[in-house]
Parts: sequence; structure tokens; C-alpha cells
Amino acid sequence: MSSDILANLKKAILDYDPDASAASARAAIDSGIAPTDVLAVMTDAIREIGEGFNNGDLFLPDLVGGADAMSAATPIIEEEVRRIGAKTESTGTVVIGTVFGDIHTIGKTMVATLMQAEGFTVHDIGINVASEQFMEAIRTYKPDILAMSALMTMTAPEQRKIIEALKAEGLRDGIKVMVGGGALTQEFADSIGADGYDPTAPGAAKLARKLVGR
Ligand code: B12
Repeated sequence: MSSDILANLKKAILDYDPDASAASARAAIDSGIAPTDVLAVMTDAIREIGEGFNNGDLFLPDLVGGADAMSAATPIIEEEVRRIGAKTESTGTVVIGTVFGDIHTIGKTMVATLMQAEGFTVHDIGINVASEQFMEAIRTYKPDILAMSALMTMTAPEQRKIIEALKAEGLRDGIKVMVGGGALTQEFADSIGADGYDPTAPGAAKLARKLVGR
């Protein structure tokens, strides 16, 4: 039964069908499937589409279709995570965004969702976020963690720029910096002086706890 629901969800994303995707996500949550398991199936589906694009079997409209179907299901999972994870005491505060020049939102939103599940107060400042916008959010929210996502080889170096800007403004010592996204590796994260990197959203959320000592 659970496996049927999850198979339908995956199919809905592979069919680029936002209505079916949202309906399957709702059915999955209503039948008690853990939001992390639902997210894992969604990730599988969009990765499959990404591979098709890589191989030349699929094209940009396919990426858009898959992303739209993913995005229709995501708020349902987020709502459930917030419901389960509503804790009285916050684990810490996070500012998260996708760097300038990059409009990929799905992975960043998953990380934000699972950080909320770990009890963090998360300020998601969106996509295509310029260095100055990151700095402004940091001055406003005074987060324990800055988390940045970059999906493209061209945009990953933006993360280095932002770490340099933090240093220039004297803000680097008071904040842990986490980086991630499809274009990254641990080596790259180390080379730009980030405090943490993880290739998965659940891993990112656990790492965030570790970085703030909780
Ligand atoms: C969907 C998609 C799109 C959608 C995005 C829609 C949206 N609302 O997000 C659309 C169609 C808009 C798009 C556009 C483009 N895309 Co695109 N896209 C993808 C695709 C298929 C999936 C991305 C995704 O959502 N993955 C699923 C999520 C869950 O994975 P993720 O983002 O990596 O996140 C996970 C981890 O990395 C981690 N994580 C993420 N963020 C963070 C942050 C922290 C702090 C941590 C610790 C962890 C972490 O946790 C997540 C969950 O496990 C990928 C291919 C792929 N295999 O990734 C290409 C891909 C990223 N796109 C690519 C390209 C080239 C483009 C375009 C330039 C295409 C074009 N010719 O116009 C444009 C760029 C637009 C721009 N300026 O940003 C390339 C990038 C190549 C490169 N290495 O530079 C890829 C790899 C496809 C390819 N093989 O060529 N894209």
C-alpha cells in the first residue's frame, strides 16, 4: 500500500503532473509515511529526470515539468514537517538561500524543511541571492548558521565570495557556514573555508545540529 502510493508519487513527477504529484504526496502523508521517505522518492524522481537531461534523452522543458511537479508536492511535506517538528525550544537560527545566478530551489527547500524538522528557526531568503542580500539577512536575523546552495559549476564560486564578504564585515567568527548543492564536493567546501558540507538534505540537517553543538 505505502509502496503503491510512493510509486504513484514518483510516476506523477516523471509524468510532469503537478496535480497527481500533490495528490500522491497528500495520500502519502495521510497514510503515515514519514516525510523524509516521501522526500527521498521525490529526489529519486527529479534525479532520474536530471540523468535523462544529462544523457541527451530529455530537454529543458522536461526539467521544468519535473520541477513543477516536485514543487506542487513540496509544501505538503513542509507543512507535515512543521506539524511534527513544532518544538517549543529552537535548536538555533539558520539563514538559507541559493546563490546569485542560480535559480535551482528544490534541494535548498528540502534542506530548509529538514532543518525545521530538527527544530531550527529557518529564514529561507530564496534563490538568486546576491552577496549583499545574504549580508543583510545575517545582520537582520543574526543566525547561528548560514547555509548556501549552488547547483552549477558556474555559481558554486559565489559561496567563496560570500565567505570573503563575511570576513570583510567582521561577521565570520560568529557564524557557522554550511554549503551544498549538486555542483559541490567536500574538497571544494574545504577549499573555500566552509565549516560544513553534506551531499544530502537529511545529512545537512544533522550536520547543522552538530555545528551548533546540539
Ligand atoms: C530541476 C532542474 C532545473 C530546474 C530548476 C527548477 C527549480 N525550481 O529548482 C530548471 C528547469 C529551472 C533548471 C534550469 C537550469 N539548469 Co538545471 N537542473 C535541474 C536538475 C534536473 C535537478 C535539480 C534538483 O532539483 N535536484 C534534486 C535536488 C534534491 O538535489 P540538489 O539540489 O542537488 O540538493 C540535494 C543536495 O545537493 C543537498 N543540498 C542542496 N542544497 C544544499 C545546501 C546545503 C547547505 C547543504 C549542506 C546541502 C544541500 O541536499 C539536497 C537533497 O538531497 C539538475 C540535474 C541534477 N541531477 O541535479 C539540473 C542542473 C543542476 N541544471 C543544470 C543547468 C545547466 C541548468 C540551466 C543552465 C539550463 C539552461 N540551459 O538554461 C538552467 C540554469 C538556470 C539558473 N540560472 O539557475 C546543470 C548544471 C551543470 C553544472 N554542473 O554546472 C544540471 C546539473 C543538469 C545537467 N546535468 O546539465 N534546472
